[in-house]
Amino acid sequence: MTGRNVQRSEKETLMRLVPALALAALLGAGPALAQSDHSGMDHGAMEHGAEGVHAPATINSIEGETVNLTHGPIPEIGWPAMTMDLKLLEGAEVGPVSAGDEAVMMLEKGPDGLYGIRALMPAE
Ligand SMILES: [Cu+2]
Repeated sequence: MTGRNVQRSEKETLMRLVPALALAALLGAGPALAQSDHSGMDHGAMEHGAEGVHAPATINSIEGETVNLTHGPIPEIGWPAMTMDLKLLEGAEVGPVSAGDEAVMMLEKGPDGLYGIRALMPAE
């Protein structure tokens, strides 16, 4: 008896969820398209080299697209020295670097307007 009630309520929840998910997918499609337009524009800006900022950093960890690193002051963009997470931008160029390495990073604003890593190379 109890088992049946649970099953029925799960089915009802699912039926309510399906239209909500479909709507979410529809709503999500607009911003996703707009975002890919922006990344195309950013790519154009990158090729002209206008926005890249280079800075040395010590890599603490790399997990997926997230790099935790410690950098000194970066006056070009008004950043003080800090330890922080930075995202690898789509198509980022990453050299042979791993946790504990000294590196040089090139930062650029991503589609979200936040700085991310365009390139990460071992320090020379
Ligand atoms: Cu920082």
